[in-house]
Amino acid sequence: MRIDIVTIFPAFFDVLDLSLIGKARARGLLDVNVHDLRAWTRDRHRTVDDTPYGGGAGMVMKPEPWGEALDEILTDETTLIVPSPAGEKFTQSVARELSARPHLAFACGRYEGIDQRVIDHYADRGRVRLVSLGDYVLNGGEVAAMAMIEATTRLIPGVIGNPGSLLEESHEEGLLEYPIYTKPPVWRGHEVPEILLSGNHGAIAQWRHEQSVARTREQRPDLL
Ligand code: 6GU
Repeated sequence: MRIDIVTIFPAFFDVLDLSLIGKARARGLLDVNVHDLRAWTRDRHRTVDDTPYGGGAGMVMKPEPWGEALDEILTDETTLIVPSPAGEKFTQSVARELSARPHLAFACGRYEGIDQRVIDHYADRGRVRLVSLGDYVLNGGEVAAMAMIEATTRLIPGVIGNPGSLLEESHEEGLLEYPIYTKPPVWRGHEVPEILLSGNHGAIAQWRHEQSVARTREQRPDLL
């Protein structure tokens, strides 16, 4: 998979060299390219924002640099993702869909957002998705893009060493994950649930499922 990221803060994405994503890049499974939006400005001050038509607080990202950047980066194969608190909610199912795409481009806005005409222009030309992490506001799209990239790329075959670990985790079955334990059997007086030491795999699977349901009812009744 190829990923292009356009941002005025390329350094946010330095951490993509680390961990599983860094390994996947080194192994050729992922080709990640981070671009500075200001490279596509033409004025001496490399201006990317201006005041909003109609008035109001804050600044809006100008359309021209975005147009020049995206014209250069997008192909017929690209899904353009615009992180925005006004978008559809990013879920495990969106991550699954994105993980099957050959090319993702992230347009990371700052300030109050990007001039709507940029989104409309590329929506006319194929796949554009406005995507939100949830119902709260971040200062820009960078942290959201990072979360979406991590959730998406770990689903690409070969990126995670043990694919079995993908199946049992939270949200894959519509439930939260059950609690997990490792050694020692007693820590500060807290014991590991006895059933996990029983060796009875059928009973353990049933206990884990019950724990998942109970936890989901407690923490996220909206999922049931
Ligand atoms: Cl995708 N962007 C911003 N700026 N804030 C958010 C978000 C995205 N998702 C949740 N809050």
